[in-house]
Amino acid sequence: MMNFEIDTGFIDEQNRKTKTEVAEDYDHLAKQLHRKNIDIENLTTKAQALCVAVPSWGVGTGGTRFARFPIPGEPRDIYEKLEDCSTVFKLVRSTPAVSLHIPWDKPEDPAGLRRFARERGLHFDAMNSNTFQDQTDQNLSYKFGSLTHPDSAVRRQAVEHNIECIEIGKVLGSKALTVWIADGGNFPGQIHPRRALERYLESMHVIYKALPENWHVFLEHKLYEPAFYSTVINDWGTSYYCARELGPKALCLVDLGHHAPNVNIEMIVARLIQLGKLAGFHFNDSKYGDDDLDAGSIKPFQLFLIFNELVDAELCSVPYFDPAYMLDQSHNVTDAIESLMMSAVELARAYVQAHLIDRQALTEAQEKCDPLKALAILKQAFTTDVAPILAVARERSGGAIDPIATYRTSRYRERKAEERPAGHQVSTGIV
Ligand code: RM4
Ligand code: MN
Ligand code: MN
Repeated sequence: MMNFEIDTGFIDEQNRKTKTEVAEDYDHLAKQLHRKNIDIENLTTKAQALCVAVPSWGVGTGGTRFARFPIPGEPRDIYEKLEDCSTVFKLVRSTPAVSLHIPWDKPEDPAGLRRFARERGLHFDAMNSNTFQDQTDQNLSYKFGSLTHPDSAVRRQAVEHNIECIEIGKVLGSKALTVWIADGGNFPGQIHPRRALERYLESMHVIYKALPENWHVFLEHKLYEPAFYSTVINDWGTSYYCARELGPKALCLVDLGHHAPNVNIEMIVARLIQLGKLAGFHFNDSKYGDDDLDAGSIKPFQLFLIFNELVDAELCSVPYFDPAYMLDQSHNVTDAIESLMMSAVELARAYVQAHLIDRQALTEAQEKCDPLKALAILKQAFTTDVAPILAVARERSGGAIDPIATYRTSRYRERKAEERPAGHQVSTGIV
């Protein structure tokens, strides 16, 4: 029996309901932008080219440390996760890449998995290692650290795990390894900060040496959690120092939830671009900590300001600027597929809006020391409703004008609930 899929005929049929209205809105916006010398077609092409990876762990329901509330029809294995990623891709078209977490999604047959993905137009983005949990078949515990553990045998085990991730990634066609470690201390005095960082570098050097020629390693910093007093790779400065020590294949990854509240993340982005070390992003949003909420749900202006830096670098053709975009979210109260689609759309929105900024006028305002004008230029772009561009971009790429409505009308989730009766508990989120 074939598993249910949303077919392109169905998407077209749904698109027909609003096609005319969208075309009218698009034409109207085209005229408005034309007055400002902006070519809407150019923006639509840009929106069509934006590519964001979906995390394999994002298609299941996440959880907090208190509870997880699974919904019917959740994927039970990596193949079903890819089916859901493929559904997100079909409807929004900007998410052809999937990022795997090992060992959560360790494939028994990586070559077979690659074929399965390719048949759905998907490919594999960065591999994510996991040395923040103990696995049942594991000899030594990561309770007190992994790559920086005082015991060299634990460090070796963690290094080997990362090398295994590279090996699997090679077969899958991935080109990067993302390393996030939970190492740190819950109490003052628990770890020796300098010694821990030395050990990190020592371990990372070994991993770095195992990278194939055309690969990168992304270093992901995080201020706190699960270690509540200190972490070894706590901020972008530490990350940058380590990336420099390791060499050109090492870059710094920015997860939007991994900073202290009110930190100016767009400044960090600008710095890393200037220093040639920006790996890319784990997009999500937060109110307090690493909340892993949907991108653009809490601070859309911050997202826009980040894309302002990215688009500026793109337009200036900054050398080696090629950031990898990924969503790293935990969907606790929403349908994961809907959240991922909405988040992908939010990224495209911020990206297109950032392209609307009158950069010449902005430079002028900056040079003439006119802060009010500079802000007004940014606000002008940020408050422009670019929804028709996003809808047309999706439609032209074969996706849905309204991805959420199309998804709901298809009854995909209900169909999956029938196809995927909940059996054993699977780890689809962090809990
Ligand atoms: C961490 C970090 C990593 C992610 C894990 C699950 O906070 O964001 O990127 O792999 O969570
Ligand atoms: Mn992350
Ligand atoms: Mn995180």
